Amino acid sequence: MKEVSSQGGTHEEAAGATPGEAGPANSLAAGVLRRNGVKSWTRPAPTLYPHQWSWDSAFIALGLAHTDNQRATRELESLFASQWSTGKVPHIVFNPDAPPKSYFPDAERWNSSALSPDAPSSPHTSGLCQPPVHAIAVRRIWETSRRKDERRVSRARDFLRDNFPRLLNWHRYLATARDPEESGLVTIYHPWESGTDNSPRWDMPLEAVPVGEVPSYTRYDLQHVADASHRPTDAEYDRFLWLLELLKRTRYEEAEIYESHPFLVKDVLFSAILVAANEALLEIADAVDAPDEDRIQIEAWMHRGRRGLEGCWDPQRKLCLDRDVRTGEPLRTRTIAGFAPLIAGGLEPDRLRDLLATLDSPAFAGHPDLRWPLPPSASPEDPGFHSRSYWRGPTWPVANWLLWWSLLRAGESGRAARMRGVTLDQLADGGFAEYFEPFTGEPLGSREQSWTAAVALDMLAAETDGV
Ligand code: 2M8
Repeated sequence: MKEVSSQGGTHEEAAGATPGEAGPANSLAAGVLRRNGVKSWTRPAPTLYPHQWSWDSAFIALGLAHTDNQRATRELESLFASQWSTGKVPHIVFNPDAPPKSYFPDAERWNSSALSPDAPSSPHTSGLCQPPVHAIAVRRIWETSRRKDERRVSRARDFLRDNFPRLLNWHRYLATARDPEESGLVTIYHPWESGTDNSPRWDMPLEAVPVGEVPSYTRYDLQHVADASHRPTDAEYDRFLWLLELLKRTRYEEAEIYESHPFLVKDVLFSAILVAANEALLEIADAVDAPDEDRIQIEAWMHRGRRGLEGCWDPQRKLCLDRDVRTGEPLRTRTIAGFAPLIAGGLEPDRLRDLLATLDSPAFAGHPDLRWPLPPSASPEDPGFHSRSYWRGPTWPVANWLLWWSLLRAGESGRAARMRGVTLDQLADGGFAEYFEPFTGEPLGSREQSWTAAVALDMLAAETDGV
């Protein structure tokens, strides 16, 4: 493959893996993770995201598993050290050493340790969570360590033993507090929990939320990107912050949130990642000789999750749809989240065929004007599509990774190889950006995004392993 380079941008995050820098692609990717490293964990990006983010850390550990297994384990351990007593893994763990006024909402605004007895007192965390990629990363650490000497295998086994109960608690929290209906689908309280923050997926349920008085605030994110159009709008931010105020009023108390919160949505992508993570957790359970009752429980969650997703299938769009808990209505949008059943796995041949047809269609990777044949985060055919705005259309390497990995698990090795090849070509052309304009290939957002480098490392390792 070509050397991965980075186009010069106009803002401070354009520095880093420059075209002049020598070395193969994986040393450039490893360099991004090294530069973004802070003590035992890694910032998602040098200035835009100065704290530890939950699912970013999981992807980062997945990439680090190929270059520095110990650092990969420390990445997850430092995140899980802030797990709430409910089992929730917070979506942000605040870095006390981050420069002042570098990210908003900050620890003070969340105020979680003062409001909730379930939150850790230090370091401070947000009160939300993000998709549970963690067990998938732990399994990767296990897989990569097994090719090493006996000492490393036993160190990895200890890591698995220590972390199995934490992962199990995390998944149990999601299967219970976030799914009191036992539907197999996870309820999110805020678009930030989905990780696809301002996706058109959330337009309808957000419109139904009357925005009240939000205490005044200043956004710092806009100073770290070349153009404000790359980020959510001010109106979207007001809604995000209003939802946060409402969550604070409940003191982050799950039952009360479920009673009163105006944004409660069954997120199919989150739910599918939980199914795939349960599949990984089952293998971890085997490696640590976990009790049978744990294994039975994990399998039951997996089956329930797949059934729940099947119930969200939209035969007309040939995609899976999120559901608004408050209205019971499906959210009729066309986004990459619709491929959730592919990520959950265990598909009947007909369902797999339909999903692949949608993926290849002009609504996604088959659109004739794409710079690279990769699925945009929202379909260009969706009324909410925007080619430059965050999760509303740009191509995200981390989403490509999820689909690539799912294609492999589905036995679609030819397609997986093509998606991997094109993703790596895109990075070779545009660097380790956070996301890309789908028609021009222009790198957008942060230019040294850790999870982009991490998924590149995992894909590059697959080349060595002959995938
Ligand atoms: C983005 O989300 C944060 C809020 O959590 C933001 O926009 O400020 C999303 O892309 C999210 O998925 C990601 O985890 C985070 C850090 O990369 O940035």
